Amino acid sequence: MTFTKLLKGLVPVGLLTALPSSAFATANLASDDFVGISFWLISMAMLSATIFFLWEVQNVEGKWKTSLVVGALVCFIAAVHYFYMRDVWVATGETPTVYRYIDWLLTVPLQMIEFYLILAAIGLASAGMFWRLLIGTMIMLVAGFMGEAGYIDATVGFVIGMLGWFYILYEIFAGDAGKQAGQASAAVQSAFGNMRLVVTIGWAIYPLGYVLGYFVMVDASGATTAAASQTLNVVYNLADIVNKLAFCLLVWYAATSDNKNLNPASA
Ligand SMILES: *C/C=C(C)/C=C/C=C(C)/C=C/C1=C(C)CCCC1(C)C
Repeated sequence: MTFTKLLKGLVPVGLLTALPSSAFATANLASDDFVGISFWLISMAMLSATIFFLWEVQNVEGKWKTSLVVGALVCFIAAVHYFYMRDVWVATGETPTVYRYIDWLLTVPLQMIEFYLILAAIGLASAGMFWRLLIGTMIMLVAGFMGEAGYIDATVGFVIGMLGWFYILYEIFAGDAGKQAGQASAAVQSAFGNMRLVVTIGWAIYPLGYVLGYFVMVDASGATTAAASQTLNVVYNLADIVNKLAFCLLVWYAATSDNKNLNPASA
């Protein structure tokens, strides 16, 4: 028993040692570099959240375990990318677009899997729906990346990205999933409601950052300013806190309130 617990504790420690060495070799963070500080804080928060969710897997019922593990993976992938993004920002003062989008390209599909697992717990999940959500995600992210990296016009990238997002919203509110939520346990229903809130309101923070960074805070020639890069990164960082950390906490909360007798903390 003690041995199994010890073994479980070793998993997060193993993950930590797997972090790239660059994670610990950053340029000096200036005390007035608040964007850099926000990168730093979030990298630590994501790392701690990873350990927390992995640890909590043993305290929830079987049907929630995979959701918590997927949540931990989302936080872990984000933590690693935050180390790299922080380095780019601190060393160059530039927006770490490539790392940002590689992170999103991995973590957003994982969140789609998370949504799928929640819907599966209500008995509403279908493979077709999962693929449609995934396609919407890809269109949204690839267009956003091409717009931000300058492969296509920033406005064109934004419009296509918005269409991808609207398609996801349509699927969640009016598609198969939206029609018949309602027969599941209170905990599962609240997880489903939270998932909709996240995709509608939490995700809306990202296009807001894009608009501020590429359309509002530009100089006379239309080029983005230093203030625009700062705003863009702070808004994206805030969005990641809401959509990764807070969202996983909500899943964890639903999972632990679904089995009061198994969770020693609430006994
Ligand atoms: C963990 C990371 C998450 C949940 C990232 C989500 C990203 C978005 C919802 C991005 C949305 C965008 C649009 C809706 C328009 C085009 C620009 C994007 C890619 C920022």
